[in-house]
Amino acid sequence: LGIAADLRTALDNGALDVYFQPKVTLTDRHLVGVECLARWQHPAQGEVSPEDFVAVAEHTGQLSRLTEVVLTQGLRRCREWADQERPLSIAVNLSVRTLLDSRFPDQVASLLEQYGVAPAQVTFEISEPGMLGDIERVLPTLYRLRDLGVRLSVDDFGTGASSLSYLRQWPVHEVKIDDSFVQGMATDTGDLAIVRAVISLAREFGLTVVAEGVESELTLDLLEEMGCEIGQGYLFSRPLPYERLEAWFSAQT
Ligand code: G
Ligand code: G
Ligand code: MN
Ligand code: NA
Repeated sequence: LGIAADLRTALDNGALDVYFQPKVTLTDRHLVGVECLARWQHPAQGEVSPEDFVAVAEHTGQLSRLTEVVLTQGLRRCREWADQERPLSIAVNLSVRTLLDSRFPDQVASLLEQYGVAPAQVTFEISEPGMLGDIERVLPTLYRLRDLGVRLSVDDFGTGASSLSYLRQWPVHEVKIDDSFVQGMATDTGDLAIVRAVISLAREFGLTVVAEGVESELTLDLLEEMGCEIGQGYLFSRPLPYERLEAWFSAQT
């Protein structure tokens, strides 16, 4: 298909962009890291949603290259920030299919070495619903990644209908509360209850909690009251290209 060939060309030519969305501490809006998000401007069709081109990559054998492009761009910036004494972490989204690739942890190890980035500066986000579907097969890769020293985050948490007890069994460091609950919590008592429960459970298990999709001051205040430490969302910043992220950062300090 045309789109698969176009994606290949974009990957070959470095035409795939990576945007960065700030993750901040809720108490003082201090920048702690960025989520790296793939963006593709198709020459004829305009912007293609990452959900669509990640699916194309998965079905046409291009997923490992796509993941490598996003990870290396993130590592490159992470290294620059470390050199500037700004120890920001990076987060990269992984498809479950990447976790089924037994070579992936070795690729990560060699890229970390190549870019001179400390493993603890890197978080991989894995969507909860995807992870649940294949947990037995992805666990070995999760353990190998954890043993490398990178951090693992359960993304879109709450949408997978997993038993909360799984959180204790998975080798993860962080949960990201899905934006649907975060956006609803200011007006919907059910969403509020879910957010409160996830925060308290995650804290009991010693996991970092990140709220995604923070769009209002009211939501920010509620999250802070409940003990959530880190947030991400349009209230702070949209995903930005590198130069605009740096401008945003300069304007904050
Ligand atoms: O950035 P945006 O909200 O448009 O992202 C839509 C979805 O695409 C999100 O679920 C996000 O996790 C996913 N996504 C963005 N970049 C990547 C990537 O590099 N790899 C994978 N697997 N998913 C990504
Ligand atoms: O599935 P994942 O959590 O990886 O999706 C990340 C995407 O969520 C980002 O690409 C971004 O486009 C989107 N996003 C980030 N912050 C907000 C927000 O405050 N509101 C909404 N509606 N979407 C957001
Ligand atoms: Mn994510
Ligand atoms: Na989400």
